Amino acid sequence: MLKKTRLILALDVTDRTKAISISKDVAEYADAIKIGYPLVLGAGIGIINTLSEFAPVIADFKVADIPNTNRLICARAFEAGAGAIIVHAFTGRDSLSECVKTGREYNGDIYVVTEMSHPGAVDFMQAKALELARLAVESGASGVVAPATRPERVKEIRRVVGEMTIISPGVGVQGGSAAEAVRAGADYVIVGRSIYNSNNPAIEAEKIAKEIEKCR
Ligand code: NUP
Repeated sequence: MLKKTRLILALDVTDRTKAISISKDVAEYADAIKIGYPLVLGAGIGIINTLSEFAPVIADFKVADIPNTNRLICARAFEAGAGAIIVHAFTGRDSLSECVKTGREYNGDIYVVTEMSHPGAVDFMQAKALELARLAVESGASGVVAPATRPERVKEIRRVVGEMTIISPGVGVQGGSAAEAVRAGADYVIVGRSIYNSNNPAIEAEKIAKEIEKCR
């Protein structure tokens, strides 16, 4: 992923035509487009390849299974054109390693969830987040996902992962700020609803990209 704007568009619309039109408009301001189950289940796996024309696609499948199933899922996603996949690490070292190994085979990136951005992440995930981050480093993943809603946690996770890439969701509707996430150590911020639900997604994306630019 090229560090151009440091903004990743999270595209959780479920309609193919809408997804294409927003991607076309916003691509100029985004380094990648992150899609997940809402769009893939709504539009089919072929949407990954279609959107790759506009920007590299991150498949946010939060893969969390036994090693063999993880390998099968990651291989299908990379074959469909994904440049990167988001996976869970709480399933353990062997499951995560299989994702990383599959990523290497396809020349794709694997991003590992640490502490999620929603309030419920403090119930179970927060206590293990730094260990999950450490496991991401040890497994040779490309980067981690850390919560823009808790910049202080991004800072702590940064201390654990060193130079590794941090991508950070939770900006806008979830309450986080792009500028604060970047100042706390995020390399990229992930923004969905604030962009795709706005009247003018391109203008909104440009605004956030400029906000990020100012923090560099
Ligand atoms: O911890 C996480 N929080 C989060 O919001 C990990 C994620 N992958 N996400 C995803 O980021 C979430 O599924 C959605 O696609 C995007 C945030 O979207 P929004 O809150 O900006 O609309």
